[in-house]
Formats: sequence, C-alpha cells, structure tokens
Amino acid sequence: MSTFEVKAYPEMWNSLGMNVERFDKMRVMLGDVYTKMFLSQRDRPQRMDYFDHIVSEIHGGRVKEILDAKKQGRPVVGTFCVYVPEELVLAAGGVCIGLCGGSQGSVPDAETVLPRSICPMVKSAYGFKLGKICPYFQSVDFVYGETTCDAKKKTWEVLDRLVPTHVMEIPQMKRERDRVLWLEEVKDFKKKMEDVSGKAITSSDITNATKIMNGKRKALQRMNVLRAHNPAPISGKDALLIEQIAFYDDPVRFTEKLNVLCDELDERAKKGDGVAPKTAPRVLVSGTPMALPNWKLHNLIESGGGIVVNEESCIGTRYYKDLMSEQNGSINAQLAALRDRYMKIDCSCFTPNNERIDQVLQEYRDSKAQGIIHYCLQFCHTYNIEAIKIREACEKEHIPFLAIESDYSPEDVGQLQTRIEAFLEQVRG
Ligand code: BJ8
Repeated sequence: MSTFEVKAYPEMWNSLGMNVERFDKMRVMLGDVYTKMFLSQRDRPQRMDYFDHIVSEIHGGRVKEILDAKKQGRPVVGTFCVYVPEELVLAAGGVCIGLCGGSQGSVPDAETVLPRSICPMVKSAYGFKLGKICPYFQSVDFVYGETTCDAKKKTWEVLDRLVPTHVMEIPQMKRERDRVLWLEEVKDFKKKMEDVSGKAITSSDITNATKIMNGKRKALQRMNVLRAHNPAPISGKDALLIEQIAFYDDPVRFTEKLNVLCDELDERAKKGDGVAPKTAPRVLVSGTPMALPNWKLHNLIESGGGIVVNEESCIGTRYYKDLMSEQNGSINAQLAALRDRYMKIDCSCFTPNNERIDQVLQEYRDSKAQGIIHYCLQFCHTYNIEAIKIREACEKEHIPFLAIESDYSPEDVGQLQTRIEAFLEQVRG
C-alpha cells in the first residue's frame, strides 16, 4: 500500500477564516480512512492515480484553483442539488461546486442550531459552514439552494445568515403548468449568473457549456457501461468516488482523465480482468445521494464480498443519464431545452414519480445486477416512502431487494453488516 496524505494548506485555510486546528485533524482522519478503504483494494486500475491525486489535493490544490478563478472575476457557485443547471454557471464563465454533506464530523455543529430529527446530509452541509471546516464553503460567492424537500428549503433560510443563499423553486409535479414555472426559474438563474458575472450569456456560451457538460456526462456514462462487465473492471467504491469528484473537479480535465481511465477499463474488460471474482454478487444501489465522503454502504457491501455495479442516485446515474442538444439557436429555445433536460430528473420529491421505478428496473438490467439495495438517509420521507413501490416492482420481477435507512454515524455498522451479508447470501443462492 502506498503512503498517502491529504495535503495541508494552513495559510490558505487561515486566509479563508477557517478553524484551522480542527480542520487539520479532519484532514489527517480523511487520509487514514482513504488509505484503509481505497488504497487497500486489490487489482485497482492504475489510472485511479489521478483520482487519488485529486483526493490528496481536496483541501488545497483544487481550492487554490477556485480562488484563482475568483481573482479573475469568475463567480463561484455552491450547490446541493443536480437540479441547478450547471450549463448556465459555465456559460457565465463561473465555477460550479457541489458542496460536501456526507460527513458525521460536521453534524454535531449543525445540531446546535438545527433540529436533530432531519436528514444527515442537510445537517452535515450546514455544519460545515457553521463550524468553518470546509474550504469550498468558505470560497463560494453564493449558494444556490432549491425547494426539493422540507429540510433543505427551510435550512436555506438560516444558511442565508452565514452565506448568501438564493433559492430556486423546483415544482413538485410535472404538468404543463409546472414546466412553465420551471422555465421561469431557469430564466431567473440565467439572470442571476449574468448579474454576478457582469456578462451577458450568449447562445454560443450556452452551446460551449453544453459541450463541456455533455462531455463529462458521456464519460461518466461510459464508465457505467464498462461496469456491466463480469468481472467488473472497477470497484463500486472507486466508481462512487469518481461520481463524487465529478461535482467539484475542473470539468474539462475531469472528462479527459476519466476517459483515460475508461480506456484502461475497456482493456481490462476485453482481457477479462476484474477487481472481484466473477461469482461476486452484483448489487445495484438505488436511492438518496451519497455526498463526499459517505462511502459507508459501498464499503460494507464490498467488504462482504459483493460488488456494486451501479448507483441509481443523484451522485450516480441521475446526474449523467440525460444529455442536452448542442445546437446553437435562440436563447429561448436553449433555455427550453435546458428545462426539458432537467425535468427528466426523477427525484422522489416529485409526485407521481413512476418513471423512477421504470428507470431503476432498466438500470438493474443494463448493469447486469443480481440484487437491489435501496439506500435512504434517515428522515428522508420521500425516498423512504418511494421504496415501497421499488420493493413491489422487485417482488414482481423476483429481484432480491433490501431497504436500508441509515445516517453517517458508525453506530449501526454492525447491524447493517449482518443484514448486508444475509442479503449477499440470498443473491448468491
Ligand atoms: S434531485 S435527490 S440532489 S433533492 S436525502 S436532502 S431529498 S431529506 S438530496 Fe437530492 Fe436534488 Fe432530489 Fe437529487 Fe432532502 Fe432526502 Fe435529505 Fe435529499
């Protein structure tokens, strides 16, 4: 196992007004966890070296790039939802950063203000800002929130006291009148980006941004298709890590490096080289997003001898399954195309949301999975209730199914391990 360290940038953290001493301890812990969970894996693709490097620079190198972009007058936007049209951030010359919300470390900070009985992702994200322990949160010009769920939309009101937070109304149904509302929101977002960048967004800006985003999404799709090979050429943990990095790395460089990795995965698939035996139970994980550094479920499944072959999640296929037309045209036509592309996202906050059930089954078949684990963060009512329909669909198709509700604490690890092992046995049988 190689020596690995998440690099320290205390001067920069200090200049960002962070709690440097505390953050440095988190940095060391992250390095230890990463070494144990990721670098200990056998037969890892060599081209994971780029993504290891990105993790080693997660608290510094990438932050510096973002600060440099700010110095050039480029706006930096923090987001928490795949509904925020990244194309418009890029079209305005800005940088879009999906902020972290996957750590137990920041939850106690949040619980000094927010109720305990809300989603851990919302608490973790808020705690990062309150505790001044995230350099990205300290660097963004503003946060673009959305009204997908109650926990998020009410948290934005208190987050706004710490960092400017603008809220986009996401409809909860997909009727024509909802599509009209959503188009208005997309237009408002464009205006917001023009105001903060001081630059009018042109049709060719949108086309160029669309090409960049399509490139990134196609590379992620390509990786996912390669995971369908048996034996799988890449672990679920590494694939999830890449899906998480997609939210904060430079999009052009990320795409290039991911395609290089995919070339290697392609070779491995042709030779029949994999990271797990052909007999390893193949699992599709579906449900709530796993924000960085939430690797708990994947680690349990793969430590138990299974292999995760797909994430039906916003940090997963919901982020990259749909592309946009790259045609130049009138701005209004492009904004309508953006509206259409984003309205395809089948978040459980919509009702009804039956297309998600079909999508899960489709991805199950495409990934050649042998069982589905539905993952729901504690207190996420919409995903938790939608799991009923996914369970029913699985029963009908005789697909092994397990529903898990969890948070970021280590307390339920033993119990989850037992349930996951039993599930993997069922799949093997
Ligand atoms: S489009 S899934 S990224 S909202 S898990 S905070 S819903 S209580 S994350 Fe999401 Fe956008 Fe939907 Fe995707 Fe609330 Fe549920 Fe927590 Fe959630």
